[in-house]
Amino acid sequence: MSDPGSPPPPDPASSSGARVLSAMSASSLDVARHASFVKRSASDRDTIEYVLTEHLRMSGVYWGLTAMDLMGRLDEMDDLDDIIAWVLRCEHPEGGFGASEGHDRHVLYTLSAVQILALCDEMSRLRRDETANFIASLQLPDGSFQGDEWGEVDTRFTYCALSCLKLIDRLDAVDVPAAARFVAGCKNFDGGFGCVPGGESHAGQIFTCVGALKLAGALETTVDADLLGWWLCERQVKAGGLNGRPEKLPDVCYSWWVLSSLSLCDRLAWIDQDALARFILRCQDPQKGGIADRPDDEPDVYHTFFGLAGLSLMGFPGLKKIDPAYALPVETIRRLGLYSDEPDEPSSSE
Ligand code: GRG
Ligand code: ZN
Repeated sequence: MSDPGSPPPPDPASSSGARVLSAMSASSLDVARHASFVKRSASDRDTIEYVLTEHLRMSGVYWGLTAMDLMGRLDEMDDLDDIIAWVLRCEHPEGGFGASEGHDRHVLYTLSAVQILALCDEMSRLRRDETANFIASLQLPDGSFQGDEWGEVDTRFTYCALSCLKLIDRLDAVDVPAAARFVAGCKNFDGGFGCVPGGESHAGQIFTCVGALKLAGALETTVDADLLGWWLCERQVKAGGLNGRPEKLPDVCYSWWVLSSLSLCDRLAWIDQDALARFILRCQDPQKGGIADRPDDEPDVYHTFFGLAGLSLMGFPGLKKIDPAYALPVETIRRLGLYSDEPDEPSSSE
């Protein structure tokens, strides 16, 4: 274990990661095959994978459509009108969305639904007041958020709530300083964050906490960027991929959870981007298309999206840029008038 007290100086080779990556051929990313894979995953409805993912369908649609857009191929989805109509059928009469038609509403699928509407420039179809009211109903007196009416609390739900409210310009509906204080209470001695106070640091939860703090305007006052940056860059293993916590296997999806957090902390240059890009490229399925969690595993839409999202954060040629806080293309975020690359707004957490 390295000394966390002395973070690595930016390595000139990796701090110019974009330069190294631009030398990497765009053709090493099989965009055409990945687009076919995503389209097939959406249209082949009699597969076991399709049936088994009904409980998270809304997020699956968000991953697939955003992957297509990052590759510049959203226009190949010829049933976008049907998809938007389906999203709206998943809306609860009192606001909030479920993962599929007739499912209970949940903050996670509400965020995915709003992200889909934002990506497809269909925000005018959203009932903003009802959406904001649903999210506000989930905040508890300690600032935390439950995911639905049944009560589980997790920093994932804080992120979903704040991201959703920012996208619909209704952050005023909740107590933002209290939300930021709850997240700050989930910070650990190692600089990372867990799902509740005292919970183990995990890269996925770190994204939700760093993202939530960024959206709350409390990132710089809460996070020790050197300590957290050190923990995050230690997630890179010899094979070039990233794991989610010490002693675990690398997995393509951490290319997003870790890199987005490093990016928000302005420490993206602390990992070897060239090695990570090569790891992600090795996880492509050369026959079916799509990206798997690890080389030679089965591809799926989740790892395809998060692999592309990681490559996008590193400036991989041929991909649109993704926003590290909103997990949506930068051009979508700009269209909404939101800019997460700006410094914190004056301490809304105080
Ligand atoms: C809009 C991008 C976006 C996110 C919405 C749901 C959510 C907010 C964030 C999820 C963050 C999270 C907890 C990600 C981790 C997912 C994951 C790979 C979990 C696996 O955990 P383990 O313990 O795996 O099974 P390890 O890799 O630790 O062995
Ligand atoms: Zn994974």
